[in-house]
Amino acid sequence: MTTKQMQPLSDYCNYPEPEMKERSLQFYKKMKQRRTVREFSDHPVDKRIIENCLRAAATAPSGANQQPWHFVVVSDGTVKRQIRKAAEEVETKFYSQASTKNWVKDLAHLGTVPNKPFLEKAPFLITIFSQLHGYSLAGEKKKHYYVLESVGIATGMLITGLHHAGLATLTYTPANMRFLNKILKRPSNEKPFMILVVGYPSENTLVPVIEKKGLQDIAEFL
Ligand code: IYR
Repeated sequence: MTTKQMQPLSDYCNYPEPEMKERSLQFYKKMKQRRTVREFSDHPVDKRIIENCLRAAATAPSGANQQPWHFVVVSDGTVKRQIRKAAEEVETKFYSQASTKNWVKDLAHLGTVPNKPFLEKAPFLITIFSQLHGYSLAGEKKKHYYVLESVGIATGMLITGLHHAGLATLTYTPANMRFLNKILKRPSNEKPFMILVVGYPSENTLVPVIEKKGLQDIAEFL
C-alpha cells in the first residue's frame, strides 16, 4: 500500500459573506444566459481556449481520483464529415423507428431533425469518452468507480468553462455512439459519453422557448 501524502489547503479562497452573496448571484446570472444552440457559425475558435477549458474540466472530482475520461477534440473536416454521416444514419433510424415513437414525441418542442449540419459547420467537436475500466501497469483490468458521475461532473465543468469563455455548446447524444470508437480509434474500454459541439452561434440563430424549473420546484431545505 502507498502511504498518503498530505499538504496544506493553500489555494482555498475565503471571501467575506456579502461578497460571497454577490459572487453567487453574479454566477447564477451568468449561467442563466447559457442556451444550447443547434446552429453554429463556421467562424474559427482559437484552440488555446478549448485547451484551457479542458484543463478546467480535468480538475473535476472523480471516483478514487481515477479521472476516467478521455476527450478527442475534432476539427479536421474529413473526420467531422465521417462523424456526421455515421450520426445521421443513427438519427434517421431514431426518428422513423416505432420503438422510439414516444421519445420523438417528447422532443417535438425542440424542433430537432435527423439532419445534423452542425457536426461539420462548428469548428470543434469535443467527443467525450468514459473509461469504463482502466488497466494496471501489468495490463490487467482495473476497476473504475462512479464513472458516469465523474464524467458527468467533468462535462458540466467543461460546458461551464466554455460558456464562461464566450462560446456556445450543444450537448449532442445520438442514441448509439459506438461509431465514434471506430472513427476515432478509441479502445473498447472507452464508451462514448457525449459529443459536445463547440463554436459561435450562427447569426440570427433561434432557440426554443423553454422554462427552467424554479428553486421551489427543484429544492427543499430541511
Ligand atoms: N439525438 C436526437 C434526439 C434528441 C434527443 C434528446 I434526449 C434531446 O434532448 C434532443 C434530441 C437529436 O439530436 O436529434
